[in-house]
Amino acid sequence: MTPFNKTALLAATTALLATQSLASARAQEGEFRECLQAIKAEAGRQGVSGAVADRAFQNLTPDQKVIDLDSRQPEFTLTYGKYVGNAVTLERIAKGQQKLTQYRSLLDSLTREYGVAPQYLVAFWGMETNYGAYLGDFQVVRSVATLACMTKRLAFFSNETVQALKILSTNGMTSQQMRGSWAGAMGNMQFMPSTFVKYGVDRDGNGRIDIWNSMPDAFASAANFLRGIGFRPGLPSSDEVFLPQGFPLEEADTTVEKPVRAWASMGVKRANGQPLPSSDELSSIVLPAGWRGPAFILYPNFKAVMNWNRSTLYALAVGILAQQIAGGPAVKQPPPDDDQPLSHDTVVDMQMRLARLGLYSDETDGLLGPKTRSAVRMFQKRVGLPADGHPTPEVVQRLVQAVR
Ligand SMILES: [Ca+2]
Repeated sequence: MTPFNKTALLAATTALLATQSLASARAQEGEFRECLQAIKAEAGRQGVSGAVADRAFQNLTPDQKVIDLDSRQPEFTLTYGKYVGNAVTLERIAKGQQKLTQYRSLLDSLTREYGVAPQYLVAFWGMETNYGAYLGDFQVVRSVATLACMTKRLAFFSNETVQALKILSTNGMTSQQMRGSWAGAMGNMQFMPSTFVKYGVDRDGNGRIDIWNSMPDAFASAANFLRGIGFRPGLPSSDEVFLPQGFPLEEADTTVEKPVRAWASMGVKRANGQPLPSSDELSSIVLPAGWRGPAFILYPNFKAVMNWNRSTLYALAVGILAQQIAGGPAVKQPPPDDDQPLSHDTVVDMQMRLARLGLYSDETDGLLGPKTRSAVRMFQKRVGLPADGHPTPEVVQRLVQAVR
């Protein structure tokens, strides 16, 4: 028998592993090339020449950094206090006021044309890139192609890749110049390629849409986009309100819509002491930090802001920032200081306990969405707590006691 030769065995194993990982890298590369070919074919059907696609895809490799960033799961659910505190700082308000003055005449003419108030255009700019401070330095074609071919969102991101190729072919740019966030959002307003293609505007008239370096182009594109997703002149997106004693907390929910006038007749007032606008527009009341925190009325433009970014906290922050950039008051009611961010695991645990009580039947996904909040509300009612749907540490504790 051959004596056991540890060194030879190790060398053989290492060689085998190297061959395997090389083979799997080659298979992966082959799949990536195939995926790019399919995208090129689709771009061709939409009028992009093969030469443009070939140039953009030449030597293109998946970006591992993008894959890693995409697989990150947020560990905690942000609270209203933390989110808005980070987004609407005194510095960001002051800088927004300065930008409002600096770009006043451009913004006013865009307001006349598109119906979007200047402070909103500035507020989105502040929220998206801190007024152009962080535009992102990823190559957008590489990012969206990686997300299309290497993650589970093929349909969404292969369309974004096709749109990115369209921009290269019509807008006189190289893919080196087309920079953005790891997820493909570009320029001062962080437009996805599809948004750029659909809503981009060459406002300064130099023949190219440049949302990276031209503020007329960036602002006009944002105004055009906002109008396209439903922003209308008139009421703002939201206002802070004071609720009267005995206000039915279960009506503070985005699913409950009433004419502004109906809330006014229930005794709801604006937090600055003024009455609500006399309007028949449909609106909702929300309590983003629970009944002890501030209350907001959401007007129809709130939905337009949500069409820009599907996050209630983002949309509230845009409204709060816009109002203060325009010289309006700060939010009066502070959030309760014991409001805690809930971990993903805590929310999963809550959802399982709520399901055991027969109050929740959706996925246990660890996300604090409307269905989970509504289940929390039913639980609060059952145990005699204020039914605001907001899971405070006390609510979580009561739930643990109720379901052992
Ligand atoms: Ca231009």
